[in-house]
Amino acid sequence: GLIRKPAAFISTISDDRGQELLYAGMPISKVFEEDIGIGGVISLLWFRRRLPSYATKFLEMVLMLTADHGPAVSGALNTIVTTRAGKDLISSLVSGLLTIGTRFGGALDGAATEFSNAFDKGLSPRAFVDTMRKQNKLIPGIGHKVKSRNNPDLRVELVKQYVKANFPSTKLLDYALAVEAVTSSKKDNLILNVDGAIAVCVVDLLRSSGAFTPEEGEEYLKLGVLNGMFVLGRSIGFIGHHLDQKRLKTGLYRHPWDDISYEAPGLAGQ
Ligand code: Q5B
Repeated sequence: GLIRKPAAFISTISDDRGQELLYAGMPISKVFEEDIGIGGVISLLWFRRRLPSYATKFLEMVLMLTADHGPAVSGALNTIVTTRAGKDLISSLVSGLLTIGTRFGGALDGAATEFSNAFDKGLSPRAFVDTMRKQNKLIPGIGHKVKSRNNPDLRVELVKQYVKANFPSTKLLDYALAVEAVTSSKKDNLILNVDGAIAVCVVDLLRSSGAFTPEEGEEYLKLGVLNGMFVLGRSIGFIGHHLDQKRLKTGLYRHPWDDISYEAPGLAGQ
């Protein structure tokens, strides 16, 4: 009989072999007929399932809120400098993306892990803050360079409002807000930041939407889906900054000498 060649790899999210492209089994024509939006497409290609519309709207909200935060942040600056050095769109985008990490924009995975571990262990918000301090660890998702209690981040307010009005449970968000009350009473800028707010809300979504078993929810967190959201959202802004610099025909960037403190040692003996 027929001997099947062993497959070189397995793929479980999409299929282009038939007449119609399938996203997690859903024909592309249906994606449009049912108007599932980019949130629906993410739910199919990242989570391999349909999510309720309040959840897909939330995913879209995350992309919209994280799309840009001005030219001064690490990633946009890198993109701008790279563009002005004459590089192409992909190189400029990638140079911006490579700054996303534990301090800038990539604190979501860590925030989800630390907040949910502390919550699941039953640690009080203060005990969690103290434990992190004893371990000499910054709490991912807490702190901002320019936003503070007196200058709140409206993006975080929008996330809180939406989630409070639409999610079946906001247990982890409530816990994170109680942690924020402890940290921000010590220092004004130690607020729940945009990374932290999105992260705890996605954990609430994974745990309470009914679309995931607890094991599936945990697995998606471990796979890095949360930082993926910031990366996808902020790519919109980085591409915008690249196009903006090209349109403005800006030349090579060179940082001004007077903005650098030159502290190298002089020649030996001088
Ligand atoms: N302290 C964000 O630092 C920042 C503490 C803390 C306990 C903390 C810092 C941090 C965790 C990582 C995180 C995401 C680097 C930020 C983002 C997207 C963005 C960006 C934009 C966008 C700010 C001063 C004192 C020290 C520290 C203590 C600071 N953070 N203690 N837990 N988390 N957070 N990143 O102001 O006693 O004086 O030595 O790493 O969540 O990236 O718009 O810019 O959309 O693009 O430079 O919003 O918080 O403060 O590091 O000098 O610390 O506060 O121990 O205490 P700063 P530092 P002490 S959102």
